[in-house]
Amino acid sequence: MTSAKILVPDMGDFKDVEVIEVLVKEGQQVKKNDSLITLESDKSSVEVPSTHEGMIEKINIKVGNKVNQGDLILSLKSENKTEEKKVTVNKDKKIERKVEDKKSEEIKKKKEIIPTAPTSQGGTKSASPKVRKFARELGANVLEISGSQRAGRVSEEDVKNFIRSQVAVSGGRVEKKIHKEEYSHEEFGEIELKDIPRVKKLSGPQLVRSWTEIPHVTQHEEIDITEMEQFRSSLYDYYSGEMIKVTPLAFISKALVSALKTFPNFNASIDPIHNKIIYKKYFHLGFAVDTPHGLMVPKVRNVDQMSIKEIGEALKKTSKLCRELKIDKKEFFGGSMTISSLGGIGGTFFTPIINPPEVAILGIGKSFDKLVRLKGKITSRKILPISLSYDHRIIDGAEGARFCVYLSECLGKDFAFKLAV
Ligand code: CAO
Repeated sequence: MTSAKILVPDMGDFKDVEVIEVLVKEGQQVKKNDSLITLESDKSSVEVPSTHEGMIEKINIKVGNKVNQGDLILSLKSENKTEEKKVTVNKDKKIERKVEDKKSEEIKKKKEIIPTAPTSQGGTKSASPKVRKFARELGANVLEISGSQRAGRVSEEDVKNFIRSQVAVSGGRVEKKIHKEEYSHEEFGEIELKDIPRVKKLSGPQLVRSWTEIPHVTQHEEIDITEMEQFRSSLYDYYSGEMIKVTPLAFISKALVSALKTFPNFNASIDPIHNKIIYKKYFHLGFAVDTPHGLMVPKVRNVDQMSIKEIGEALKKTSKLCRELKIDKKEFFGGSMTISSLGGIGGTFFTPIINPPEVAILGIGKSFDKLVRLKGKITSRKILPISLSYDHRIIDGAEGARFCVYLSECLGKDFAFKLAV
């Protein structure tokens, strides 16, 4: 048993190429030519195959790393001693390949997939080399396809569905659905062309899929949060006497978890393969985070086990990781329901788009003062505007309305009793 090191191969003129996918795990057994990682440059993506067979000991890179030829990808325990000699690196980190490795080089070349592009929110796309090849042959980009398999992995069936969704049959002819403007934009004045930012490219197809495939209903509600706001702004640390700053979002998260426990249909996903409903017993909330790179939706795990202060801290930490692009890909998956809060920015009601495979999303607007009649008197109250979008296949209107009423109670004057349980 010997230890073998797998290095980034010669990538021609490409430098600082981004790792967009790690396809293997430590402890996994791999065969020669199994794909290990996917690298993506401005022009293409390429899967790097293993040059050895063996068990992966340690993976030295992660998604988001920029790599160059000769960088260490991983080390594995190999039983085949002769394999060990096939790839070596000289002082200049140039990879010398022996004749036997020509075959792996050819396979690597075959695996080139062209243009970079969208995937699910903030994540990257995983698919077997066979599926990638199939997509490529049909002129599709696997990164644009929503995967129905575990962790969003793309299957051959997903590729077929994607192709079907992209074309329209007219008069027996298959046409790609691309709308062409009658006049080009520059005919009306000066314009500037820019690339669509990467994160927006990633989220775009996911949003289209959600908007076109899920029958959305959005219910709006005004919640009276006067008492909750008075309480929130009076929070201070018992020992230091310092004010504790928690945004309304932490309270809303707590209320949402309570609502999810009461209405399990909202903490669910559709299993399209077996035509069943998956009920989740965990409470991992997704939060739409506005970053300079675009919108990201990381999950905060086990919110039901956190105090309001802990939720506030987790939110700060997670949004910071997103803004610094340090968040792990897996943190964009496995959510119960998402909150999209525009409360810190402004505006009241809007139509949040469900983040599949979730079945509902809660939109939060900025709270405002409103004069209302209370016990015969006109009085000023603090109102929180919410917009709840849900998948009408799973949740009906009455349940949507009950969910909103429940949230109102959790954040209303008896919030302390409701959220304490
Ligand atoms: N009403 C009134 N004020 C609110 C509020 C609300 N509903 N929600 C937050 N605020 C206040 C906060 O109390 C804070 O006030 P102070 O500066 O006085 O403390 C201020 O607004 C800023 O809050 P924040 O936005 O920094 O913090 P948050 O916990 O509310 O939100 C996060 C965190 C990560 C969700 C937020 O920073 C963000 O990225 N929001 C944008 C989400 C988004 O883009 N959604 C749209 C998705 S669809 O395109």
